[in-house]
Amino acid sequence: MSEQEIKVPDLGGADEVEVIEITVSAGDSVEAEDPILTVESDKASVELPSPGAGKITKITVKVGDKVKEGDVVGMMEASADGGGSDDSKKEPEGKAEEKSEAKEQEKSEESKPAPKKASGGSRKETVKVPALDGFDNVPVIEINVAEGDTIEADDPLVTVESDKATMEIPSPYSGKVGKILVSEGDKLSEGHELLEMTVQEEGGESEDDSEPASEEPAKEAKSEPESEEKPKQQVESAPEPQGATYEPPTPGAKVHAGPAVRKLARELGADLARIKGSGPKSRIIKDDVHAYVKSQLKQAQQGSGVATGSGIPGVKLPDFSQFGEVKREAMSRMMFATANNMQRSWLNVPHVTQFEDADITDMEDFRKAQKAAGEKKGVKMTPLPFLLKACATALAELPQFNVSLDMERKEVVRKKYIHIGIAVDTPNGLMVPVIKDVDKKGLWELAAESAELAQKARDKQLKPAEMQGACFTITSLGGIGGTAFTPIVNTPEVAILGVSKAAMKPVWDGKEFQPRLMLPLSLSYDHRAVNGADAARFTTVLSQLLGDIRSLLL
Ligand code: CAO
Repeated sequence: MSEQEIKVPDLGGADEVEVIEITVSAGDSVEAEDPILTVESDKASVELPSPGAGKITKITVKVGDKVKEGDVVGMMEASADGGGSDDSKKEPEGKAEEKSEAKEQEKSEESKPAPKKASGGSRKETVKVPALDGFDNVPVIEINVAEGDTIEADDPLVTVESDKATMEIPSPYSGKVGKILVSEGDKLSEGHELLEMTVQEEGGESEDDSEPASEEPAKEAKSEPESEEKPKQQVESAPEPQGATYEPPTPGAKVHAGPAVRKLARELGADLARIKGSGPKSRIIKDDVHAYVKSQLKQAQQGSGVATGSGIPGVKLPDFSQFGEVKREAMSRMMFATANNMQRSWLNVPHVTQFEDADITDMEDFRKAQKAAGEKKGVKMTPLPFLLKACATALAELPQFNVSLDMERKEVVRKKYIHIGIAVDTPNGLMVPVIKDVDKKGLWELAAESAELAQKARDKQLKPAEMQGACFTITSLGGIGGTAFTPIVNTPEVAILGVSKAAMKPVWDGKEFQPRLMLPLSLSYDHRAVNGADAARFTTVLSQLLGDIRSLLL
């Protein structure tokens, strides 16, 4: 077996074409004429067939590469029984079809019928299928125009598909589409009547030029606004998306779509692999692309109430009233915003939670001893200021927790300040005011500020600036109860400390069990930014600091 090059054959006049799909991989066995890859010019997509039977050893191009005639796209070992042929001699079908498309355009120019005069500088024409270079009975898979559309010469009228190539039949004229004479599925051959058009006379001094309000207005006057309206019409007629109607891409799945649809999808940034085709043989048509984009926009605007745009199927609600009496009420804006933030964080951040118990027996003794001083100052000293101070120290010691990830720019944003958010439970929902520069403040100051911000949160008095800029969050449920929980990181922060209720526990001191007040800590972190060892270090530092609060002074 000898290795031979797989080359791009004659492309029928097209200079450079883009590789849009690679259908085989190294190691695949192929038969002669099996498609190797699909290339696309601005008018047609063509499958490049294998020059013979054999085994693919290498593909040397990737999707998006531009290739031209003679370029090597891969290597293959021809099988002994009449393997690869000389591709320079052979004319692959793809070539014929690409050629046919190019010629078809030439011919359509040549074969423009003599104008039939109509009143006011326009004429009626019946557009026919140009020569398809030997192809006939090619089925229509998409009609790209609608009656009344104003189009330019070369705009695609219909898309036809043979078993090897998809071709668009371009309009030979600029003008207005009249009656469409074919339907999807019709098989077309040269000379078949496609549609009627009202063609504007070039430079004709028609009545229409001076009277744009008449039925056939001047080309310049009408074509612009109409061409703007065209996509809008398509969007409006697109089927209404029903929740999460789009599938995640299936690796290796083949996308069936014509060049115009591929171009549209590229322009709109839509991933064709995610779109379900509603055309014949599940082919993706323009309406499917519009409907997909519309559904994605809708989900984004609604804050992804049903699905997230990441291909996660939505939750279908049953009719609860069948199980008993129910009452529906609107979510508050805050509840809706919180729900979205939680979902966004939970879906975007790979969460891990690290647990630790801190011995706060001595800390609590000290805290309680401050009661009289607190009353004098009018400030209540709770465990929270100690937690704030300990977290600020741990953040300074382990600065990998004081970052945000900018995945788009592939950068880590390191913060030189230490601002900590505190989750506050209010009758209206969860709010997270932020205490700035925690590392520079004393315990009393932190106690006063956290109490003031918590009260403002409950009174709905927080200003936006008082809820922004946190590097880290503490969510304390200690006053309520619980032994441990897994808080959700308040992204773009990379960690959050959950605090549960302190409880007396027997702790082994090496000789005997001692009753100690243990505070359960739950540190959830973004595992993209922080590794497990650092998380264990962080909770260990916290536990040491809270176990001996004198070290907070160091
Ligand atoms: N273990 C045992 N007792 C605790 C404790 C703990 N971990 N934390 C606080 N306490 C005690 C306090 O000492 C106080 O007791 P005394 O009145 O006897 O002194 C009592 O519980 C109430 O404290 P507090 O809640 O008023 O004050 P705080 O500073 O500890 O907390 C705040 C302030 C704003 C964090 C809290 O009021 C709050 O809203 N917590 C809920 C946060 C929340 O909802 N998180 C969930 C977010 S995710 O859904």
